[in-house]
Amino acid sequence: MRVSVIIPALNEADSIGFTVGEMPWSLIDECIVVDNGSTDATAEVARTAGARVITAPRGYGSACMAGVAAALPTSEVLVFMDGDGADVTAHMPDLVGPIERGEKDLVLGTRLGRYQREPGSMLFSQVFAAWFVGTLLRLRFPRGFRYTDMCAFRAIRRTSLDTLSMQERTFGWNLEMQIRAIVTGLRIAEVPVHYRCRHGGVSKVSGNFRASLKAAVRIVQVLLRVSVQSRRPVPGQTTTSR
Ligand SMILES: Nc1nc2c(ncn2[C@@H]2O[C@H](COP(=O)(O)OP(=O)(O)OP(=O)(O)O)[C@@H](O)[C@H]2O)c(=O)[nH]1
Ligand SMILES: [Mg+2]
Repeated sequence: MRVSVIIPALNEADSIGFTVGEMPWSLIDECIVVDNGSTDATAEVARTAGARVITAPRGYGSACMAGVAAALPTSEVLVFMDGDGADVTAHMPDLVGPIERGEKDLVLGTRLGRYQREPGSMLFSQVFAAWFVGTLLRLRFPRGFRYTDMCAFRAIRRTSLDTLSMQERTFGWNLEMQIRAIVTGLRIAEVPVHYRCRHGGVSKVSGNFRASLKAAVRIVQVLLRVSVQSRRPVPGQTTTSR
């Protein structure tokens, strides 16, 4: 199957070269870096490292959507990951494999699985948010998939993503995908992944109090909006994480 990797990046000139440099080119067909308004050399560094660079309106979700729209029409699997070098591309086969084998539609990394995270790579607030959101989703969708994390590193079957009618333009994009995947009855799995501190540059979310607060508010809004709007999940969807 053809695979497109999509990386939203905002001012990641210090990390994007490392991230694109780690791409497993034998497994993927293209790497798209979506630059939305960087004021540094993100686009140039990404292009030099071998990525196709596109631009998009501001916002994490907008960047992801633009990446989807720009992906090769023949790509059947889309992989999303951050541009700060925190995600470990060696796990890409673990994410893509279950989709290629026709077993799953959405495979997410979980940083809270069996691997040790690099110390300092996740703040306590992020670990708590993952647990809290997972618990709320379990209460709302008792028969739905039990998420342990909201990791951005994930792979999805393109035709499945098309059925989700994603709307979020902000950092709520990841969670919206997770909720809609339950409601739509996608076959979901989580696989444990390593997670590192960002390679370089400045945090846009977790390391910035205002941005963290904004992201938290957005996550709660998405939780309320998408899960209240949504019908019950398809019965029998009880996939467990591995
Ligand atoms: N396109 C786009 N990308 C963004 C935007 N904000 C953040 N990003 C990217 O989204 C990814 C996640 O942002 P990070 O700053 O790493 O957030 P974080 O993982 O909570 O923080 P760290 O702990 O520093 O890694 C990175 O690749 C950013 O460059 C945005 O508005 N637009
Ligand atoms: Mg990060």
